[in-house]
Amino acid sequence: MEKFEHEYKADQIQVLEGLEAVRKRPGMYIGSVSIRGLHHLVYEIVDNCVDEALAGYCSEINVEIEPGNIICVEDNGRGIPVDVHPKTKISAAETVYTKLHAGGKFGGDSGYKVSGGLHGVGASVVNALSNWTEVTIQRDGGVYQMKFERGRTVEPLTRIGDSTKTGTKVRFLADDTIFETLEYEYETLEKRFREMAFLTKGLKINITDSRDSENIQKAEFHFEGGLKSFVEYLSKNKEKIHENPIYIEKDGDVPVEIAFQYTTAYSESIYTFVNNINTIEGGTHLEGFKRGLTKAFNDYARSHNLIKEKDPNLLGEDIREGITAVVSVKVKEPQFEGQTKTKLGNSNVTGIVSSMVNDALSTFLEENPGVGKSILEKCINASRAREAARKARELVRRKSALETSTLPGKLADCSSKNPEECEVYIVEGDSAGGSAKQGRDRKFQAILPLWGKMLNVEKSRADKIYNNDKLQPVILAVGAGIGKDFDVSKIRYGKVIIMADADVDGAHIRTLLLTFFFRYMRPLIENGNVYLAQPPLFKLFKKGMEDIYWYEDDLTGAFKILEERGIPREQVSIQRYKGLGEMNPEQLWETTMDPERRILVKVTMEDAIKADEIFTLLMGDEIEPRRKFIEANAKYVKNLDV
Ligand code: 28F
Repeated sequence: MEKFEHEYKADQIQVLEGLEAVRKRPGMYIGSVSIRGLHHLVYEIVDNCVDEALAGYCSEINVEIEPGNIICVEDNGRGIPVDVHPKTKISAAETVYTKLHAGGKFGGDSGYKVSGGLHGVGASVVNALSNWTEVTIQRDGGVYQMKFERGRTVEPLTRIGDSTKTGTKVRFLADDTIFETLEYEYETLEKRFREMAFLTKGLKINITDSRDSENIQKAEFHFEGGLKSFVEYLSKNKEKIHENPIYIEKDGDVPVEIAFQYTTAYSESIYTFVNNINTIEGGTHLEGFKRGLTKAFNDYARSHNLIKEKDPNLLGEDIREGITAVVSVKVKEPQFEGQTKTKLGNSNVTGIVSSMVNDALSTFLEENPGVGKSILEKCINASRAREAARKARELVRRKSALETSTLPGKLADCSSKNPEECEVYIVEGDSAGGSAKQGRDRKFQAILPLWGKMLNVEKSRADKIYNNDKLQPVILAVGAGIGKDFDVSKIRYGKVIIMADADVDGAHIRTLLLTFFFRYMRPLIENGNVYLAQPPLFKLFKKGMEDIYWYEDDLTGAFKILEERGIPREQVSIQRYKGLGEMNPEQLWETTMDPERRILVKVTMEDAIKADEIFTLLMGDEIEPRRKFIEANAKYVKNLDV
């Protein structure tokens, strides 16, 4: 009779079947076997350390990517228990690392398992998907070690030395027959661990990449300020409208922790987490936050007569304009929904969060009326802007819908209808507009004179920009709509050329138009359709000598030309042009409009977002710094061929 292998005990068979299941369908346990799945292995192990920190026993976690893409994670927690189960003779530690969903350290209701990226698949999955895993535990005065290969125990837990410290260290090499790549991305891991440190106040997380001994990268994350520090980090490049982030928290069945700060930006950034998992698809905690925020600010605004009885409520989007917020909740049995299972479904959370936000925020606003006022001022402005923008969009849509043919009265259009060859000069002032109309080539050059100063630039809002009657003609002349409706394929001119004086008022007009194009016709800039005309600053003239037009403040080059022509400088008169109006149509044509001789500046903004922040900041009340900034920062490309 053939000799049987030594008999497997029932639960060991279960373990083997479990690990086989994981290796057969890894995607079921870690989402994918791409780089994302590979990173999940690290998150699973680190989450166990964070759980030990949440339980109050671990203060520091070290993560290292060793040469060969071996991961080493170590914590200074209590160390996984090493006691051996009397019946199965298997230690708690080995169970944690070999049983699926084992080691539910805080299963039940004694705490919150910060389940990893894919919700608590646990360390045993990491073990099953690694060529080898080595666990070293320090506790009870000793050092213990166990080793696995693809989930199977190859060295059971053994005491290998003494130690007065406690903690757990895990090293593993992911299985290259399962994962598409073993090449961890340092930046991705660093971003996640920064996030986890922000979310776990006081916990220190260090990450080191020692794969290249010539270039070791490392980072240490430790934030006593927790979510407050997180919000400060997220809004570091934005101008604040109140000094410190607002922080509210509430313990209880569903602990809630929220920090937020308002900035002058127009966009809203709200990050939400459940058990430290980044719920990018939002969910009930986000709904609760929005609801509580809107209620608290509206109640406060009414009770302090910032909005009148008969006025409608501020909308959520008005109240969230410019907010940067982090919402973190802990839920025992989280229900995840959505495409990537990152949307919280637990319906009870909405009410818990909204009432907590409303209560805590109302109290805060009563205690900090100054902050309340400055935030509400912004919300009320935002509400006006939204209303104006809606009206203006309506108007433009109606206008462009109603009379595509009718163009602004002031526009002297060109005869060609081919946008490729056509250009429109937006000219400051009627006199220059008149000269430009006379001096131009009507075949491909259209002129749109803007009269006087368009509007005084304070915190210019959509209402100021959209509604300004001076800008309607520009919108209609360009003919491609504005804002969300803008369609760059519909532009009527291949070049939109701003022609304004080289003085402060001219810079003013340029700033406004650039801001307007940037905010409401951004593709026009990105597409390279916007130019600045460069009128000459000087004319050097002398009887019998051909006029020399000079485009720079510095005349050195001009004097050199005179020298080369053997013309003594003192015989030459120099006229400084103060405005376009000083040139007759003929001169305007040959110096500024003739494609053969003019200098145009293509306005190119590399970093559109950066520029938006800068425009926002620049909408201050000082003209000078703005003029200097615009002159210095728009990319000037003097190309003669345009
Ligand atoms: C580098 C990875 O996995 N750290 C861990 C602990 C601590 C305990 C624990 C873990 C209890 C019986 C299930 C210790 N003392 N780092 C880690 N630290 N697991 S994992 O307990 C496991 C459960 O088996 C721990 C007292 N209670 C819990």
